[in-house]
Amino acid sequence: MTPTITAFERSPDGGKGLARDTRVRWALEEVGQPYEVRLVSFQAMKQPAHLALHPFGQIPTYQEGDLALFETGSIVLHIAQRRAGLLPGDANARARAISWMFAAVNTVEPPILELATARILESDKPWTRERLPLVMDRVRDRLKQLSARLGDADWLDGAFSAGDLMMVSVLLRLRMSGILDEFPNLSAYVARGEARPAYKRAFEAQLAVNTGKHPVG
Ligand SMILES: N[C@@H](CCC(=O)N[C@@H](CS)C(=O)NCC(=O)O)C(=O)O
Repeated sequence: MTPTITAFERSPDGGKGLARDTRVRWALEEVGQPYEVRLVSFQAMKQPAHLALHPFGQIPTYQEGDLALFETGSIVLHIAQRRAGLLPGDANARARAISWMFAAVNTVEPPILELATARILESDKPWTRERLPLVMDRVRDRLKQLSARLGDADWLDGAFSAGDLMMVSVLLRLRMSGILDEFPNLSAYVARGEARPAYKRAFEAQLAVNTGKHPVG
């Protein structure tokens, strides 16, 4: 059965690939699973029909037969468990790859989101000037630790896995801030992720939506 995911009708980032459907598209592309996309407006995301799929009124969602999922970590894990290509066969290596998935969304993404909030949503607040350096230092602390662990390896734990897919997706949000450039091995890591053919297909597909080239169905 072909899964259907949801994505923004118009992404606030205009197609830079930062909306979270990109990571799900990427996972589907990595495992060679065709998929369909249902585009939703901000208004529709808050209506009962969408809230039945996603309790927080967000994208992406994932539907496959009777199964409806939300949260990118769980969607990508589901895809990785169903088809080969994103999780190692060895049980311990598999468990470690899943740890990296959780680390991406639970440990690395939160300070990055805090930075985006401070920069975009709270930029007009009088305390933002004082707070911003603290938030940036919190991001730097995490990046320092991640950079030390990655060292000069290509990927976090052996071959490319769903852990890398999630971590690269999260780090991509920092590109505009310039902080990533302070950690050359992390910049190179993100670039390696973006160079993967599956990522490129995912990126192009979301861009097509945001440049009006996606057939709206
Ligand atoms: N933790 C969730 C976050 C989902 C999320 O924040 N989605 C954003 C798009 S990237 C969204 O729908 N924002 C609109 C809103 O919250 O109203 C996940 O990883 O799936």
